[in-house]
Amino acid sequence: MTTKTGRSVAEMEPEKASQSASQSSELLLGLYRSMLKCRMCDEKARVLFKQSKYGGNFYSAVGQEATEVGAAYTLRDDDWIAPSHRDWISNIIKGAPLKFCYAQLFAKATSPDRGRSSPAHMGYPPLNVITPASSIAGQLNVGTGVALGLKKLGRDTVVVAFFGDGATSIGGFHEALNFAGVHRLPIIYVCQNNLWAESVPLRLQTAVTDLSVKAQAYGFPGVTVDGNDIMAVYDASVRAIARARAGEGPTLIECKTYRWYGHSEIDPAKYRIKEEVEAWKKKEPIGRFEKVLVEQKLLNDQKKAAMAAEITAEIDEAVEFAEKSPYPDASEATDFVWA
Ligand SMILES: Cc1ncc(C[n+]2csc(CCOP(=O)(O)OP(=O)(O)O)c2C)c(N)n1
Ligand SMILES: [Mg+2]
Repeated sequence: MTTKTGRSVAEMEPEKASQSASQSSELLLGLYRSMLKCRMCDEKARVLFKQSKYGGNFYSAVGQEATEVGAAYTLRDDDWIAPSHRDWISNIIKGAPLKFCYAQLFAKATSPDRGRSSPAHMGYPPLNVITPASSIAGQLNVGTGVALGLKKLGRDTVVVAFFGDGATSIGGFHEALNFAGVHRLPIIYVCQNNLWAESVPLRLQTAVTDLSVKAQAYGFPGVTVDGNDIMAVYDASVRAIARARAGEGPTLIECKTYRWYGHSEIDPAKYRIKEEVEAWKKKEPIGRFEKVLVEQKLLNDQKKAAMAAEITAEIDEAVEFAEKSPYPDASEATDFVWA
């Protein structure tokens, strides 16, 4: 199995991986393009929601793209992702066709779950993206169970589980990490610490500064990285993935980042001050990485415009597919349901 970088992560020395990160222009541009695609798809999803093209709700990850792309970019097709409500874009990074991603938002019969669940619950079974749990931290327990199964099957496949700062206060988080530590499971816990859980600030969530210290209690490494620095997340993730594949057990990666918008599309986020939002927007991951690529002469305005045009065309085609798809027929409402 090869990764999107064309090499097996299992074969890469952690140090070499970070070296190659600074050397391979293909990798750097790939990471950039993936973040740009995620942002453009997410922003489109927000517009479509505001146009009442679909119901339910949408939880934007704009501002957090480096955490998602950095952690998931090198995953193989047979690796797993356990996403939370905010990680619709993780399906895109794993390679789910955009038309299915928008069909899922629209709850159409052509979506992977045949229009069964709300927009915050996209999984993509063909590429092992698990459907997010509605209960905060629930996907950590499911993802940990998958990691146990993979270990028992003797596979070198890994699970990346995403969650927020708020999830670290839930019992399920501690149970999952404890179990994974005891059984040295092949799982990487990626905490997207965006400082807020709905309207609850981090200081009312926990008395520690770095959430990565929580891994100490469960006997495996925890690292804190700048979650808006794509290379920092990428390097930490490559190391953690290699460790998990080698049977050395889990890692907790805390990515310090920020969501630009409210908790969901119906939250005006009046609990945050303008200055905080503006300060974080200045540190946002895509513009920051763009500067590096421009300095290295890998990117210019022309190339960027061509990339954006390509992605826009892909999105337009996908949205058209979703809009034209039928809703599931009422007669199949009780099909594919457990009881
Ligand atoms: C057990 C449980 N409690 C409350 C909720 C409602 N809820 C959904 S998302 C959320 C905040 C989660 O915050 P965090 O874990 O920091 O993730 P973020 O939304 O910031 O990405 C809450 C309270 C829920 N879904 N499940
Ligand atoms: Mg949060």
